[in-house]
Amino acid sequence: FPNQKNQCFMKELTTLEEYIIRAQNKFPGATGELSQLLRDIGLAAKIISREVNKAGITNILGYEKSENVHGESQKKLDLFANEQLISALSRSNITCMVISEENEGIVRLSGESGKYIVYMDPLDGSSNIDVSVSIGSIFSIYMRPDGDKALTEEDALQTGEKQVAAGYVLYGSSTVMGYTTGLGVRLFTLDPSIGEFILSSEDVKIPEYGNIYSADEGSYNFWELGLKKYVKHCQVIDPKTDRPFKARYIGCMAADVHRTLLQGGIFMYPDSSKYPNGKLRLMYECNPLSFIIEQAGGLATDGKKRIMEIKPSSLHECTPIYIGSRKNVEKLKEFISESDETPAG
Ligand code: AHM
Ligand code: MG
Repeated sequence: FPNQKNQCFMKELTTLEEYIIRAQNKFPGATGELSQLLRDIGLAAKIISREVNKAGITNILGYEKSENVHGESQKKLDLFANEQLISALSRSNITCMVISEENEGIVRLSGESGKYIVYMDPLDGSSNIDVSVSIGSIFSIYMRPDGDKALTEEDALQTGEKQVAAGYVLYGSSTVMGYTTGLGVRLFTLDPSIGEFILSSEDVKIPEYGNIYSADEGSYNFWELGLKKYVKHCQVIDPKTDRPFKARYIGCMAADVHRTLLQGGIFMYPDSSKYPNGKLRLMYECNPLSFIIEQAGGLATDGKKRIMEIKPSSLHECTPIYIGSRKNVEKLKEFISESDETPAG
């Protein structure tokens, strides 16, 4: 940076590492372990981002032979992302177990001495890989309930309210990492030229109302009546309420929720006659992104209940989800509660 102007600019940059250390220093009793964990995830995200960007020009594309726990074909990049995140979390003895979309059971780490439990979807929206459309990683962090006793699956089945941190990485036109530790939402953008995540927003707030709805509308005929009516409501011409809304659906929850966070509106993956419990996973898709959206001032519900209050009964369970701007989600809930019809076939 030869000129003065650029030197000033450098002074204003805050990297993810610096930010996390500064935030930790505000809490004198903090051990630094959660900070280290977030930095480890940031490191894995940079490696995954590099590989995602190369995906079109290397042979990493294509289906791996194995299937994941949901019977879906796993692609090589899914496996790569899973390995990178698990390897990053193994670096420091902070994480005792990982629950991943790509592993059926719990993955025990560091001789089980760590105090955090991490859930993750290492590569969300993987059907987008082959067409170079946005994909993401999602993570959710809990405290291990009792440091001394032997770990069981039960220890991992905590409600979303107990999350101590959560976040996502979006591999889009730029790579963005967002996280919360319950004190607001921070966003960082990866500058690939220096290999650092740079702070882009320290306290993101979601608009309280937005004119975008996001759902797989091709499944309309599988939906229940209340949801059908709500979507028709979004399409009514009424300039006073900014309708008709725009429809946007990327097919990657991390990307759709990131857009919703910044521009407002609502993202929906409902229950239906095709997916009676919805398709998205409570523990590593819905809870972490609900924590982010709530911290930004929005809402996340399964139609009746707050997502983060759902008591999980299994590691990979699904839930319907409606998430986004407060006023949009409240309106959706009105439509759902007015209709007690069962899903149409
Ligand atoms: P994945 O994590 O296995 O890639 O799938 C989850 C994704 C969500 O990110 C996205 O919202 C949804 O599945 C898309 O599903 P559909 O193809 O039914 O619209
Ligand atoms: Mg996913």
